[in-house]
Amino acid sequence: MRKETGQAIHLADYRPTPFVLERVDLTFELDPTETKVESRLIFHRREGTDPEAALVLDGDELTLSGLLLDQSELPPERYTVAPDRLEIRGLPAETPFEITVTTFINPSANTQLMGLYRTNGIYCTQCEAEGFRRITYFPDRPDVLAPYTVNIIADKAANPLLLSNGNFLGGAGFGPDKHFAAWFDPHPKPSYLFALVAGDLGVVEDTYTTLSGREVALKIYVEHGKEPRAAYAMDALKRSMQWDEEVFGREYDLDIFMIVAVSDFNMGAMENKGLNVFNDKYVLADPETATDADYANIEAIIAHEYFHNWTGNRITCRDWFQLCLKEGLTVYRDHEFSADQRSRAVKRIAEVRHLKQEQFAEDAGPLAHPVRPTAYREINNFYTATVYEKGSEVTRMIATILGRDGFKKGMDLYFERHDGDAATVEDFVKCFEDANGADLSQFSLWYHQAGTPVVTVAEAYDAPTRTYTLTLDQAIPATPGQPSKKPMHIPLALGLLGASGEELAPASVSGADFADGVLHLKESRQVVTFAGIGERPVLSINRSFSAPVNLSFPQAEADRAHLARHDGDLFSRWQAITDLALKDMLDGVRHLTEGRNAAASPALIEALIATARDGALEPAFRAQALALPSEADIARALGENSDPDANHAARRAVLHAVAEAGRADFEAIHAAMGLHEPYSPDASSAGRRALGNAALSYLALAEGDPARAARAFAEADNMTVQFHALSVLAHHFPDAAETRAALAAFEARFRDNALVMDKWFSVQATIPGEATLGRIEALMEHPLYNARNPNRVRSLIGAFSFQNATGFNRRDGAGYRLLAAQILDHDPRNPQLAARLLTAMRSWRMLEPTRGAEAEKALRSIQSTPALSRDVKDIVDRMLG
Ligand code: 0A1
Ligand code: ZN
Repeated sequence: MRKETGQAIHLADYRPTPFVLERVDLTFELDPTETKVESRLIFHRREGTDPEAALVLDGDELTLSGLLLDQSELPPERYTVAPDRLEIRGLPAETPFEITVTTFINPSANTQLMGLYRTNGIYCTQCEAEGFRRITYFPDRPDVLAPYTVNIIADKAANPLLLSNGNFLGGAGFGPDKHFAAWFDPHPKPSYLFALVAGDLGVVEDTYTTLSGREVALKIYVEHGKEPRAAYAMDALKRSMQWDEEVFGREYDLDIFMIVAVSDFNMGAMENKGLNVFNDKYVLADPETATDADYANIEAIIAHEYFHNWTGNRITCRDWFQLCLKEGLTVYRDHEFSADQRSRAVKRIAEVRHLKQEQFAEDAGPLAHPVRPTAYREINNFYTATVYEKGSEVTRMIATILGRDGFKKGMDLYFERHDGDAATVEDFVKCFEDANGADLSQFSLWYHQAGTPVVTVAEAYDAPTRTYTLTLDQAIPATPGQPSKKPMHIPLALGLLGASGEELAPASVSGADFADGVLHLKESRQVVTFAGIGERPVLSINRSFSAPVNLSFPQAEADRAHLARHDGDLFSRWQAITDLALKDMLDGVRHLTEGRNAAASPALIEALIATARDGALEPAFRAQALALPSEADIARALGENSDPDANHAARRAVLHAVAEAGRADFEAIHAAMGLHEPYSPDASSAGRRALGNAALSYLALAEGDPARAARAFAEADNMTVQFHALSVLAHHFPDAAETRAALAAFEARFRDNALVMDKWFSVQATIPGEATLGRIEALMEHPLYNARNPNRVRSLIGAFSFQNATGFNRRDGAGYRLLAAQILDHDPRNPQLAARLLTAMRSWRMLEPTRGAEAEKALRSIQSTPALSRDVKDIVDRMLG
């Protein structure tokens, strides 16, 4: 049975439970189709609550087979049972009591991948957000915390490994063919952090000695034979553990830390206490099969899940409205970790690209919601870029406003004051206020107001008085349910550059607080005067992307070029180049619709080529500059009436002009960038490969010939270079014999490696142009296509819908119809996957009218389908709302 369309749940309705859970004791008798779960729960009635209140336990698709109160059977008139709920009445008012619930579940039939399910013969759980209720009747909400004892009984030959949270208590044989293991997690936790894994897996082992000298056993479990591919994940784990001690003063708190990699998983990974479960895509890597981006993702996600041990597990969320409390903060922590392990500026550029692509797009469309929402119909739909990425940006702004030390003081107080709590966003913010004597009430609007603020910048320089004046306006667009907004506290890092690139220091600043290079914009309009500025300065604003805002600032081309060359803030140099390019691309879109040609401005070409060849700049940075804005960036900048074919053509024309002008440089770069060096995944080697790969892309455009990419493909000895060459072939020369040969060779070589084959599906799904739809249909018939494996579905259908603007947004609407059919196909099996795929259409209202009408038709066809899951129904209703 599927969850039905539900009523909205409101933050304002939050009430603590009438019963306090003291202890949980679970016994699993694992069986592929009939697993028995016996749950013993000790409760007492919360002081001051109604002595008549019933105990209500959540369930989902459960069959009850036994119910005891203090070991005696409960008479039927004392309880009501339904698949989604168990209500027990007449419970003791004063004394603790024990409820024993027995349920049977079928892990093999669990295609939703929530609760206990089977993947490749392994038993595995996923309980966040509301999966535990699919295992047993339980108060399945994050503010109910208890220590857990878990006993697992299973067939010994098939399941030599029996794992759960906490520390291992012991194990023994159990009858002729079975064995059992017992685990105890002393740290009170909510049910969403519960995990159980059983099966037969290989292991990579190591140890870590914590700051206070405790030895922790580290184990990463993977399919047999894949152990060598977990070495990098182990290294990343140890670095994460050390970093959290050094930077946040946080030590690990159990005797063992385990990671299990599985190939069927709806998300990236899950931070279950002491037993993280990962999508194997974020664990397994070796040079031959993983790209530099894969390595960077593994490092970031291993860190993210590990950091949750404090921000999420030790301090959890009071309710799901507070999701950003753990997610935004933990993303901020993993970003800082990666910045410390790699190049800070390059990492920041990559973060901002991702933020804009995902979160700004979400914030500008019908799915926009605040970082801390106040209502939801399906919580699974709130694991969003807004909660995660904007949540991280909000944390980053607190650090910018309070400074490094002030931020640390607030974090220390948060850990001290709330360890063991299920906390709220207000609790979090209060720690920063109390630790610093600060007032963050206006700042807190960032949690509550959706929409990306637009800051309009106007500047004036008055030579006689040596004053430079900035007029800053802020406006926050209307979003669903929030027609008007209050002005926010926007911290804008800025600098004024002189003619030779030096920073000009103002004698005084009036009209806004300005300290340590950060201007604090708090009103809807502020006129800020910088005195003692002896020459007309060039403004560098929102350095390092100090605030997640859109700037409306038609800065002169010459000023952008000046910043591109001289800004002391590397991020802003990248931003200046990007601004030059975006302007050219937007002009190009206009010119193409007027029947004129699109081109690149000399200013862009000069700035870009100078950057590309500047040996003083790190290669990874040069590669980021060469990447230029995406088609999605163009669409967002247009805001409405977007024609993906025109965006694609304009972008391509700009890239082409750069490629022609820089051909000789790109040849030199491609030859020099060590594409044949022995592979090492470190950031600087990866940067050289990224630059070499970027050069290859431009050369393909300039030469109009697949030969060079085909050679690069054939000669590559690592996946980063090989896959990039394959992408260049597929995307620029889809019909060339070289491309067909390369795709076939790649398939032949890697057909047994699912993660690599995901890349093979994706690269074809993202070939621009309307012919790709036919390829998608053919690839869905490929023997290796598997509609039950989320990674494979995302690699084909997800890549097509999210990353192929021209192919997916075909004018005739066939792309939308294909996605709609896919959503209806997946929904009954895996509603989370279906709902997530549907968000590919979140920007449909920005499309030009013909495509917009086709998109709407497809959405309405989904909406009018009977028996949609709550997940899909919620998204489609909001999308059309
Ligand atoms: N808390 C995890 C994300 C996550 C959420 C829901 C899931 O259910 C399928 C799985 C994972 C994280 O932030 O990493
Ligand atoms: Zn997380």
